[in-house]
Amino acid sequence: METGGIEQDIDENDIVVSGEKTYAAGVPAVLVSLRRGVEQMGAVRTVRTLSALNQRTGFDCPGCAWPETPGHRKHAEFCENGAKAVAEEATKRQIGPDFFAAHSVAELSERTDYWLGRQGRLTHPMVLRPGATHYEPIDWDAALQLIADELRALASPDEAAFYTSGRTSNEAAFVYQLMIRSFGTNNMPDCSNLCHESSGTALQESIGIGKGSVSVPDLENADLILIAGQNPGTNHPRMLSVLEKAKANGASVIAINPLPEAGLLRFKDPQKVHGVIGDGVVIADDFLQIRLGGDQALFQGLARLLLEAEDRAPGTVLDTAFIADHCAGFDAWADHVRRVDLDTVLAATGLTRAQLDATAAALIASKKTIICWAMGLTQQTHGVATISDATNLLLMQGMMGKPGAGVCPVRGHSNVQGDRTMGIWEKAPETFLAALDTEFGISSPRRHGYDAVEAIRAMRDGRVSVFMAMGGNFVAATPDTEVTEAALRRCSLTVQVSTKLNRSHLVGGRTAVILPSLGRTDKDRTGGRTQVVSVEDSMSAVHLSRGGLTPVSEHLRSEVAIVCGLAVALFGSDHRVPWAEFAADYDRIRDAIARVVPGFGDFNRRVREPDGFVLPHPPRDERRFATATGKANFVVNELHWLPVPQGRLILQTMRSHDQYNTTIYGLDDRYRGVKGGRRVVFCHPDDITEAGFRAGDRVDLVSEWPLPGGGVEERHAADFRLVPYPTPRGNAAAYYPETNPLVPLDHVARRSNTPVSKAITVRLQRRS
Ligand SMILES: Nc1nc2c(c(=O)[nH]1)N[C@H]1C(S)=C(S)[C@@H](COP(=O)(O)OP(=O)(O)OC[C@H]3O[C@@H](n4cnc5c(=O)[nH]c(N)nc54)[C@H](O)[C@@H]3O)O[C@H]1N2
Ligand SMILES: Nc1nc2c(c(=O)[nH]1)N[C@H]1C(S)=C(S)[C@@H](COP(=O)(O)OP(=O)(O)OC[C@H]3O[C@@H](n4cnc5c(=O)[nH]c(N)nc54)[C@H](O)[C@@H]3O)O[C@H]1N2
Ligand SMILES: [Mo]
Repeated sequence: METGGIEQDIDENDIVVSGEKTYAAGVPAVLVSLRRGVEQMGAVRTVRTLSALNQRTGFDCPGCAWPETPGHRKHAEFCENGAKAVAEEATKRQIGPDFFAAHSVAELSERTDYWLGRQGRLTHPMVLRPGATHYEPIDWDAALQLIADELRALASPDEAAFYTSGRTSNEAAFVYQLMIRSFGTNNMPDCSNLCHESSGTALQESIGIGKGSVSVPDLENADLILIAGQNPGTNHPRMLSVLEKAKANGASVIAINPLPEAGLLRFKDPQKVHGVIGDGVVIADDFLQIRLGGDQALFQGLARLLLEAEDRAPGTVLDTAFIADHCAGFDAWADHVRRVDLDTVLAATGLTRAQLDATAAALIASKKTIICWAMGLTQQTHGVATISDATNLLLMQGMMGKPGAGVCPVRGHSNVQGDRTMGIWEKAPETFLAALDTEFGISSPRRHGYDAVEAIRAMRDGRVSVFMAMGGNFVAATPDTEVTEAALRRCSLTVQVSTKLNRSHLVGGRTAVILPSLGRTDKDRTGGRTQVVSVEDSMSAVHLSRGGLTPVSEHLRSEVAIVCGLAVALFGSDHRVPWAEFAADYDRIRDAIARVVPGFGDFNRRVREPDGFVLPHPPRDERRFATATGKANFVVNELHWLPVPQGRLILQTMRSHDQYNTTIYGLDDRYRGVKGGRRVVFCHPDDITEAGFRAGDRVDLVSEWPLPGGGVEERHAADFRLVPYPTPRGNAAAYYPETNPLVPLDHVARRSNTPVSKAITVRLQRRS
């Protein structure tokens, strides 16, 4: 067994650029998965884990929220990046008290995220006492007591905030929110706030539920699939097999993206012979190289063209029966969209009129259309309006609640959707809170709590002084790194429930605690029996996840055990909620969920069916819309887009092929042709020249943020190599989290409050 982590460092700036790839997956992907696994886990553990991945009796892949095809799980249903996610967690390397005695927090702070993540699994509860230089071990009871004491000492429960990342199981999320509400606050920032909040906000208003309306079979049987603002080749690789099947069934796919992402243009399925030896399948029939933030204009422009086509040939474009029976607000919306200026649409999108017409023609020809999207749409100032307009475009043709059609927000974290269903929501609806109160005899607070950005502001301003995180890496995932770090340092206590070492352990409050938890791959023997948990995927399917590996340390506890243990320390053992029973038998938690959360009736039985079960989705199932009007709403949205200021670039921050959010697996981005480093900025070659630079030059990035009273606030991120890349003029791209110091805390999407990570005004500055 390896202990003590890895000492050697690597030059993380030895960057080689070789030009972007035009296909994704194939043989290199298989080799990379196996190598990564063996390196971290050893051969036996590699075979055992990868063969249990996403199988009916195995564990849910912690990589992404893409679903399994029901009834079709085949052997080796994993992808290169799923394998990396698993290897990252199932590693045999571990770091315990010796490691923390050998490395001060100051020293660890100098290390890169890549280095931190490579050290291994956390094994012991650790505490950093006020003024101390090193973390020291603390036993579980003392750690939980310390946290409970700090929480009880607060003047108000609202002085605490509880973050959730999206890997937390349904069972752990349910008891976590129950503990937080029993304590008395709704301060539940979560990674959804940073991710698909814009989707939830828009869909809730348009169709009455914040979730996608399609299934895998819908995608496979669609006529037309638009994929906007998403890079599935890297972030949802198993989606490519579904798209391939859809294409074999006759679907057209249109990719809408500023970048020609490899998976969208060509895909080699590593699990099929033709993928291994051939050229692969071209996934996208059409590629609309849109400018950053141009999507809302595109959707409105297309809607106008469709209305005009209907005028020319009435009864051929719109689904007038659907609009009449199921929708509200059509006339006002149609009036608005007819006035959209098509020249503005062309300027905003950077597309040609011919491209616009061809896309409109494709929509008109299609009887079954699906729009898929991810962060390229949500993390924009006008993200909610953009998604709302995508939904309007589908509604006008009745593309909702029928096979092969609908909205498909592709979620990120493997259980981010389930966590929300379980009540991890700073503004959970009254129906949920009332059911919770009835079940447990508690009085859940009704005041809305803080979301992620509000939680940072509250810590910055001293309104929150205890911060606890169930997974994730808050300080690296959130915007405005300098402000967020200072906010966390102001806290009296920060608590991280984690599997791996990350930046958030190094930027803590006066006291900082690390609680090491089991992950998805680990066997969970809480209470002396084998426990299973459940998750909900991007398409509302709920199924079991059962880890099979022996945990690397006997000191690890499950997230459920940690929450229930803390609740007992906080409320005593004769509390209304049976915390100890919950921890001893997760079936008890599921029984409670069955009574509180709609759609979970008979949970324990149904989740043990081979494919689990699918939650109800009224628009999908019966064209029923629980909105204020009782109908699907056409929503009028003012048009926004992103003109590029003179001498500036608009920067999007995205994922490389070798990372999972803030976890850096490696320093390569194979599909984009970058090797050996992450501090690169992709720019149009003419923008590089115009700014007076050459390819390969090293620059500092300076973001500019207008202040309300006039003037401009600047933020800096140092030393990025210029990489010429086929991105639209005026649009640049670089990796997150290195670029998070550039994102102003107040730069958020209207209504969803999601940080605008995909549109930051920057200038390139010569390194001094
Ligand atoms: N391997 C791996 N898998 C992951 C993750 C990971 O980090 N690694 N993260 C998980 C999580 S939490 C999430 S949320 C998802 C993220 O999945 P994605 O949303 O695919 O992730 P990003 O890398 O942020 O990519 C955004 C894509 O949108 C495009 N884009 C940016 N701005 C715009 C725009 O204005 N308009 C349009 N049309 N396109 C735009 C970018 O060029 C890029 O292709 O992936 C999940 N899966
Ligand atoms: N600039 C910019 N910023 C962004 C984004 C962007 O595109 N651009 N994307 C945003 C998005 S979409 C998201 S979802 C967030 C992601 O934000 P987070 O979810 O907060 O970040 P992750 O990097 O996924 O968290 C990784 C850490 O989670 C812990 N972990 C992993 N598995 C488990 C587990 O099973 N249990 C527990 N307790 N801990 C575990 C490990 O310690 C690991 O270090 O980042 C957001 N930030
Ligand atoms: Mo995400």
